[in-house]
Amino acid sequence: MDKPASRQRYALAEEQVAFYHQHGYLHLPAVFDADAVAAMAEDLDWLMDAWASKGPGWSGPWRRVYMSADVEKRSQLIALHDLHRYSKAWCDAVVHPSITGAVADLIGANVELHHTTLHAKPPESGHPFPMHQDWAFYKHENGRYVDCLIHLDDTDDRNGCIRFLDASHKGGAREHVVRGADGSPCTPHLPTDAWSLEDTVPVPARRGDVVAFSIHTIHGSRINTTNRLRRIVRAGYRDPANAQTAGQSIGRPGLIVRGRRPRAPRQAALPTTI
Ligand SMILES: O=C(O)CCC(=O)C(=O)O
Repeated sequence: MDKPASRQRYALAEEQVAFYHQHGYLHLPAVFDADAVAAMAEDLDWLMDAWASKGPGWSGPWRRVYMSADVEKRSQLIALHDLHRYSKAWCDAVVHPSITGAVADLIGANVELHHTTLHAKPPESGHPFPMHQDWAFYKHENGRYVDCLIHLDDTDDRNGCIRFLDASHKGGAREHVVRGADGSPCTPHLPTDAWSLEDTVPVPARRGDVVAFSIHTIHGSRINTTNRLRRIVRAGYRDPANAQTAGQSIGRPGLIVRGRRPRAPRQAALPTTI
């Protein structure tokens, strides 16, 4: 199992740590107060206007299983990677001691920020997410990697809250569908005939909450059927000793947000050219 060796606690109660290791996810209410969320939301609105992309979202055969032909044509996703490189409010958010302390309790005392990613679902037909593990997007050697969903809006199934397959992290990394029927590449997802959103647990959350989950936890979400935008920013944190083997931002050293970066025997210092 990927439990940290140390028993020291930074932000979580023992029961919360036990819940995460049992179920593969953990809901952390009110991590950010109203003032902090207001500053993050203000910068997020600016980021969506100035830098984010708006498009059809993830590709692949899953789309026609999750959406009718008509909805599938209209469904869109607003996305942006690495918000903390564009905004001080988001830089502050990803080093917040409650979030980094919680992650340290889950993976160990050294914590490295790997990435941040915005997923905003526009009103009425905002993009659903097929069942997948985030491991398929940024493969790492082991499970000491926690994704944290920072909520800017209240969520439930009507606007596409996150849904987890309970305890699915225990099965480790799984092969994903990466090509459509015609052989062309598509966004990684699990086969729709074997993995269903119907089997998952919804985790509704409030603005300011964080929902943490393992890189191996299988998850997805429904379409946004409401008349309001649904905004979530994912921050990915890892044990700096957990090497990345493929995918998003590979080779890019992240920020150490807790503890230190340990040095392997004869390891060179970090390059200055990435
Ligand atoms: O934003 C969502 O509804 C799902 C996001 C997701 O699947 C992810 O961040 O890996």
